Amino acid sequence: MINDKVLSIILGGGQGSRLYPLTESRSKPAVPIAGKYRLVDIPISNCINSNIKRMYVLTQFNSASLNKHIKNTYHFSFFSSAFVDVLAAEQTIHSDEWFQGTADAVRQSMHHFLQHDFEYALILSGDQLYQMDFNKMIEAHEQSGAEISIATQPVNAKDATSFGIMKTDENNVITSFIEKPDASLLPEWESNVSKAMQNSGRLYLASMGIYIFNKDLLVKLMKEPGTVDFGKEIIPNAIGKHKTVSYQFEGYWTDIGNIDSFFEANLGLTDSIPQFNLYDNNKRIYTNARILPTSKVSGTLLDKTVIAEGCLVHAAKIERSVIGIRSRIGSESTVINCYMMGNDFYESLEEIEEKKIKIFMGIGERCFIKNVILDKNCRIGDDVRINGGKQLKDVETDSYFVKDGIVVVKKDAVIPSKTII
Ligand code: ADQ
Ligand code: ADP
Repeated sequence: MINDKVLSIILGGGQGSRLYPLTESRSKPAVPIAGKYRLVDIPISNCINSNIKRMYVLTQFNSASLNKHIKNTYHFSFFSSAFVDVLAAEQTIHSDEWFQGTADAVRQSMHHFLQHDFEYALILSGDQLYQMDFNKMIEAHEQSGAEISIATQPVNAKDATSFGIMKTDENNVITSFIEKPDASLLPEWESNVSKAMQNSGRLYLASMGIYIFNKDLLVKLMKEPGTVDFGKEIIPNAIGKHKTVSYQFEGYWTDIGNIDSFFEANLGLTDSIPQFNLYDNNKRIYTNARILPTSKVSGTLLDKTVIAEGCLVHAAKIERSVIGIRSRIGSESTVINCYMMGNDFYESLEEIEEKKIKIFMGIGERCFIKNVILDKNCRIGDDVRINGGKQLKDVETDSYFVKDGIVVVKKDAVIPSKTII
């Protein structure tokens, strides 16, 4: 069954500078998460689980890995109207510019959307970790007679400055909205939240950047020139003019738009009871079915560790880490607090001999690797010590990047044996 009233528009990312260097050679939706998925699998899976099966992914630049992933993963029946299409910023007769912001991305792609029949546009962010049944939000939207609905969550003062914050009346109609308020303004922006939320200090009602627009209104707003962002212009301008309603979402939701939150969201999957539940029959997260062999582990003490398929692990110890597909870790190595994205392929013995490869993909022997993100296909030699942490200054080299104490080893990078970082 397909919900044919709704067309989904996934905002796949601007320049992706906050996730740099993971976005150096790929667009943001293609960034690998949780050892086997890509960022874009989250909003797409939420849509599929809500029976919304017509989706556009808007991205600033087309990357081979994004297109390949979507093509290999989302196969719908020939007889169905379901699709996932990537729209990259493109030059047309009307525009030769990149998407200037979220609303501009939607505006420039409007001619594609209007080829379909739909009543509601569901606009989603591409860099959030959550599981949500959008049908409940659509039902609430219809019942309230709103023209725009915004999914919301109460947040504390520390987080409030990173979000759009709003006030609502007793019917959840939004009466005022401010995008990312300065901390000094917060006392004026306490919202109508439940007692339980007040008691836990979550006094501010934040936009989750998830919107439902009635199609006719979206078409009208996109014709008005000069608006670039939903958060900065479209939403604040709509308040008071068009009925805009808050839909409070109770479940787990987190923004993974920067290296620190991306790292923590991934490592959070190793908790005894992770807030983001991948082990649920009804809220499945889809990804490329790669048909990989099982993982083989030998002589390793594993604690709070998630290991994807196809890995060959000989490490001494792995603690609080996510080990991605086809990873290889050599003997006597210790891996703590790491997100290792894994490898795109296996190197055959013939290949290793022919190309005279000295450092294999993955982590070598006797290494100590802590507080690190290892992007795909990197090669860490033997006796390497990478000890990430707040003592390290932010720095960038050809092969790695340090941000807030997290060391990100770049895709395809080679870290020679005995290196110390
Ligand atoms: P931000 O997340 O800071 O705030 P923004 O940077 O505009 O807003 O990103 C929203 C989504 O659109 C992200 O997934 C981003 O990758 C994507 N995006 C950004 N620029 C794009 C472009 N040019 N083309 C395609 N996609 C693009 C927004 C709202 C806040 C709200 C938070 C919740 O503005 O009000 O609180 O989301 O996370
Ligand atoms: P993913 O696991 O990231 O979804 P796939 O498993 O579908 O991607 O494919 C991995 C990629 O690695 C493919 O693009 C494949 O062409 C590429 N690849 C396979 N073998 C090699 C090789 N020996 N050298 C370089 N790239 C390779």
